Amino acid sequence: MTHQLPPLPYEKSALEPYITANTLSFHYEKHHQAYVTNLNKLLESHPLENAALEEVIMSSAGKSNMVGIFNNAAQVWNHTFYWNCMKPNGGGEPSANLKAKIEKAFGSLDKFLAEFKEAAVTQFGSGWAWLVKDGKGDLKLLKTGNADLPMAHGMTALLTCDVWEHAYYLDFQNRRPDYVDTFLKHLVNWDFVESQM
Ligand code: MN3
Repeated sequence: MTHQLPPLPYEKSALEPYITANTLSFHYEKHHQAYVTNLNKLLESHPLENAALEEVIMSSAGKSNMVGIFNNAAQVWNHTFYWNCMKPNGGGEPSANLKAKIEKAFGSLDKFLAEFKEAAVTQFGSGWAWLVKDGKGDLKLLKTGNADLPMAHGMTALLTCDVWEHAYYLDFQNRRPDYVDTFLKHLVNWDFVESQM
């Protein structure tokens, strides 16, 4: 199987003015594409050459001789998931059902938003902030470095924000907190988050 760059779920200008078409062009066509291209090269004549993406990720996680394969495979998955976590005119409030689950886990929607932002801002260096469902079905926050992702830790991803500088530098420069605020207020696709539960 050759891994493919999945289509973006919206036009490259659809998230303006919050995330510009310029950022999405570089992020999707250069960064995401590079992970796909590198993964396909690394899997040429490899035993996992015909495996599905999630199998490649789970088979390479934590293996010191498969770091390159894991990093590229996980980044392919992470970016596809991240695109789906956003939509034009996103943000606002989740459905009553999802809101109740968030309130049960975090006390209130505002507390959840503040804690998610804190996780995203305090992830040192490159990585990802996540809302996840753990093995017991409880909602939790997680931050991961570089390409690392919830499935490698037995958790289900529900929402992610890419906090690698390439995700925000052209639009926000060093202001990661402003990018995360904008992501939460204007871009989150709560219907997608709910669909992952
Ligand atoms: Mn990225």
